[in-house]
Amino acid sequence: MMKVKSIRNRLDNVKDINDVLRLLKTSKKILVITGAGISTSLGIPDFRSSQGFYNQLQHLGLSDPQEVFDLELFHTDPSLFYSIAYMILPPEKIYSPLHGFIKVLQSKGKLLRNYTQNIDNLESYAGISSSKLIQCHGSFATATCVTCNYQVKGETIFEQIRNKDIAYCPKCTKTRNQLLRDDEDVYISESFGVFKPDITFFGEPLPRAFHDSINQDLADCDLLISIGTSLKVAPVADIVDKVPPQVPQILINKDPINHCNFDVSLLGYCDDVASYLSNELGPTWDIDHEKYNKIR
Ligand code: CNA
Repeated sequence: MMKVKSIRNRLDNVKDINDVLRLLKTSKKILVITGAGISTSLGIPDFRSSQGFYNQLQHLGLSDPQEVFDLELFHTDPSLFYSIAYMILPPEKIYSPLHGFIKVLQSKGKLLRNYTQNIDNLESYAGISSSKLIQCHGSFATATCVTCNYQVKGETIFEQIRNKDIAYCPKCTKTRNQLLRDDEDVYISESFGVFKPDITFFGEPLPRAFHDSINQDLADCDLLISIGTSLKVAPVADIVDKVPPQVPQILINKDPINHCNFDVSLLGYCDDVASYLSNELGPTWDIDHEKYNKIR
């Protein structure tokens, strides 16, 4: 089920679902912003929904649940992050019909770029090319030792994350043992030799790729689609305000986003909305996914 809303009449010729279908057919440089909502159908909770990750953290008694992604706190006590990271660990080698829909845009040569705030790296399994993807908040694809910067593939530490154990860098473990052998009273900080998944914590800059491409993409895009994000985290949330005024803006989301100026809001589960659009647009838009609800 999907509700279509056009709350603010920003552009006279973009008001309803027919306009969305027309724009998808005619646009050539679509900028897609995505968030946690595109992966919830795979069992990964989003942050701010009632069933979301932040509500599931209430038992920790934090003043602000975002603290689990606070860089300073990670350096003081990495065990807090490692006690909850399993909850957002990406399942491997799966993706949602919505990821598949973005792949269709790419195959049709219409995808200018997908700016994802997601850290699950599921876009790669859907076949979205790295040149078309900006992982604005990094991802679990790699992890780096906070002491010596040794980088490993993310999956190397997935087992520790699943077991809620802190993942340590093997190189620094040797150094630590040597230090302790030399002086058993030596001070070694809690985060010495700890791997941190390469996701962007509060207090860290966004990856360079974001800053390298955003201005040009804003100038080039001819349609913006925001999907499965509450648009509450800057600077990604600011993208919608920076798109040139003549560029239509479409929202696909479970809940309305009232602080932004979308021309048309398609409200519902994004996999359903993507299936609906693909069905309406014809066979060349079919999504390569077992859960794609083809009704032709
Ligand atoms: P958010 O603030 O939790 O918002 C999610 C939005 O998605 C909400 O507006 C929901 O209404 C909507 N939503 C949820 N399920 C669906 C669905 N099936 N179909 C359509 N809409 C849906 O999360 P944001 O992404 O806006 O916040 C940015 C954070 C979330 C980033 O820093 C991410 O790293 C972080 N995050 C990522 C993941 C992931 O990688 N899968 C999971 C949880 C959080």
